[in-house]
Amino acid sequence: GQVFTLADYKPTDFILERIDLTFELHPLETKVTARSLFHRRPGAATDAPLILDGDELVMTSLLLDGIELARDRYEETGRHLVIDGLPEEIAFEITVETMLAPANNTQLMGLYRSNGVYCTQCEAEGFRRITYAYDRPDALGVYTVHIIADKATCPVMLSNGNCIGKAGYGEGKHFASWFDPHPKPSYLFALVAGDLGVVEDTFTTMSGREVALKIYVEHGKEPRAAYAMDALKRSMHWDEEVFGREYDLDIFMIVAVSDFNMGAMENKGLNIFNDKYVLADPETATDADFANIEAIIAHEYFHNWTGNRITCRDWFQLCLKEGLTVYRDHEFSADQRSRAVKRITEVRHLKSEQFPEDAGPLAHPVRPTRYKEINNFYTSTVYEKGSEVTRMIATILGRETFKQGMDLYFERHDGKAATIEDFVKCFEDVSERDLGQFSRWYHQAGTPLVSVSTEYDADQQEFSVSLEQIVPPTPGQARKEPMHIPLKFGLILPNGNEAELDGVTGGDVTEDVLHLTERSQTFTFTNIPARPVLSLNRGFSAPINVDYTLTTEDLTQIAVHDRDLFARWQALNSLALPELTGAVKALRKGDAPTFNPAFIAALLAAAADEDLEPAFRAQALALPSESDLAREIGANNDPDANLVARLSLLNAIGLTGRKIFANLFETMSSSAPFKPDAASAGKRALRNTALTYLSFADNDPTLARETFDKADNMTDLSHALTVLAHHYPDSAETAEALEAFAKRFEGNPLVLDKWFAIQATTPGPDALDRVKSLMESPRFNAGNPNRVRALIGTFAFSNLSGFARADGAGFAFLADQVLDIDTRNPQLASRLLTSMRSWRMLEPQRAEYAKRALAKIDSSASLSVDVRDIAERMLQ
Ligand code: DPP
Ligand code: ZN
Repeated sequence: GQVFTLADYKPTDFILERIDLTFELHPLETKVTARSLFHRRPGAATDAPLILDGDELVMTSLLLDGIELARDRYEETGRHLVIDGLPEEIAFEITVETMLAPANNTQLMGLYRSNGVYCTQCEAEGFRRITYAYDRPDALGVYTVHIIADKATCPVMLSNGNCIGKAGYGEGKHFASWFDPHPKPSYLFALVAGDLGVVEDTFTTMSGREVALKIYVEHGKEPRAAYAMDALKRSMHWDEEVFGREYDLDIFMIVAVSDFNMGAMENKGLNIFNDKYVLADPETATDADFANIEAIIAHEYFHNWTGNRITCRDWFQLCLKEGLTVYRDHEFSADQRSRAVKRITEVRHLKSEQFPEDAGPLAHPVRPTRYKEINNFYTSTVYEKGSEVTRMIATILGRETFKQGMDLYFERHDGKAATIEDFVKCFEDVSERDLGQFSRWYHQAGTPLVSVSTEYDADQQEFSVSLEQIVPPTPGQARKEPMHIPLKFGLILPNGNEAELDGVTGGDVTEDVLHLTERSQTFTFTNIPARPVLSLNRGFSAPINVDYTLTTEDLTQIAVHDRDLFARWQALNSLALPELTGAVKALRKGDAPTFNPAFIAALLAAAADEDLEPAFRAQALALPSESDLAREIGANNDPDANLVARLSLLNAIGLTGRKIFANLFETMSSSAPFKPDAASAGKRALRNTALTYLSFADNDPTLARETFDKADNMTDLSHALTVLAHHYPDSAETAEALEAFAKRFEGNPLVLDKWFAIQATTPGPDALDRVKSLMESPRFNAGNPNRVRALIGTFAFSNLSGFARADGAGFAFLADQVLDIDTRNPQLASRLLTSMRSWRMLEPQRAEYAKRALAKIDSSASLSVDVRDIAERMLQ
């Protein structure tokens, strides 16, 4: 397949000024007329043809300045429209007419139908499925859009910008015109038409302008959009307060659709959302759903400045908008919720998604330099690691200088398409610091490993910290240069106080940040009165692995005394991992696992510590996941042993802490009406964690079943159902509860997705048959991405023992699903396939089965570019 490289970037030969689009909507025969005004770029070759992008287009007419173009003046190559002999200096207008069948568009890219609603998805390269165009982010144009549709089926007709006219059109039709004054790239174009309900509100911006806010949902679902509206207003306010960014149109719209490949899309003035990230009420949404909705509403809104006003020059720069915008939504959520708890959930997510990606065959730099299919680069590396890199800039520069750099970025690049180099330069200019070495974070893939050893010299009262960094080899990058790694740290004295830092030699330390810049470096701190414990990488200031063997006593010292709550959680986590790896070793030798009582005591102390907020205690009690454990083990993994090790530890903790958990289960319950705020959610999380441990301790489904019957909100209900389904899969209580849940939420597919996901994650080899039989259920719909992800995706990504079962049947199943889904929706198929990214870390027999499944896919003759790219990289 074709490879696109950053080095080949070249500006277009022509400049797009404006584009006028008319859509005559019809499920099978939509006529699109695109009139674009171009002029030749000064300096471009005078004989250069105009080359526009297209994908599966049926062109029915082509005009130059209103006159039909002779057949020998243009060529359709399959992927391009090439027009010759265009004027050298004067502007000219190209009119392209295409015919689309949105009802048959199962890829969900371009113009398609979702539950009878016309909608679009153009990022990254969907616009070229609508008309021939410069479908690249550096071609900014001013858009006017006219929509003509049936009044009856499409009372609502929306596009970007402001509505400039609406009227009847005869024959039961009407039209609407929209004008967006802000030049934008084609990927931010959007159109929606259908019969939708709306929730309305207003927001007054910091300069006193009133903005109309509208959220469109299916009729009857309006009440479930209230939380999203609230989150939107808080996001708008926060971006003014924290980044000084004001909204720039008179109207901001969000539309929720049920068939969507991504989470949501930041089209200018008209965000389109997967309804999963809009609709919520206590009866149907969990606390995690509320938090996700808040984060994604914010994320898409924040794109208005970081993505839309300042966009990417090319798709290699995707992290310019995504990494930065994730950082902004993380900061927003941290301000709305508990910062420490938010950071813990971010790091858990980073480690379970991005770290495995960075350690496997799909590893790539935050700013890649080549791709075959850009859709395969909407990854946790570009998003989450990209966010961490932005966070490190803030850590290195300090809050104030970082803000100055952001202001300069907004000022310097507003209205333009920019690069990562442009972004970094803003921070170099305000700080007068060379960020050259730091920029390797954008270019070198792989999670750095920092090995630590310390020494205390009591006579000299000196404490030295020796650090060594290794960036592991990744595909296409065998050797790495040393990185600039900013490590927040503290030295905790035996009395629990923090040592005052006096002097340091051996490297750069600014306030509480130690800057590791060499391959190996020793920092020596003077005037340290007693042997301290080093608390390193506080707040997870750098996205790295740390190899530092601390004693149980030292880790406990951090777990109890660190003033950084994140570091306390990290210490408990570091205590848990050797317990788990030790148990795996024992189990694989045929021995029963044993656990260190000191660890269990430290964990239970945190659980019972009423000075700590409940949400934090719940996080402390959540053991490292099976995927964390697999990563820690590294090679030759046996998912069955990993599962049993983890269950054994849960069991041991449950038995030892039974009293504490029974007490928490009582005291954390609330009779007050449901509120989705972080503090209330924290109590529910702690109570539900206690329920899990109690059900382990008692080995009895009764309490879970009672909780299920009494639950007055989806968080408690789905958690109780999870405990039943995962730990008592064959009990009558579980069967009844599953049936009751499904009956109650019949007709609410988003809730039934939870029902699918819970069953798909039941541990052990039986899960596969369960998944297969659920696929036969009338509640399942193989054409809807949310259903596919809930059942097949959850199984493949989150059920390690079930998916990677010993006989390879899980992998074979996934291969068949990927091949089938690929015929309809390549993006969905290739994303599903990435669930196998860690296959090389499995024990040899399972790895062999995984390889066979991948080879089967790879040998198929009719793959999409998307799936072919992933399969090839995975086998390399
Ligand atoms: N809609 C996706 C996001 O916001 C891609 N831009 O991340
Ligand atoms: Zn985004």
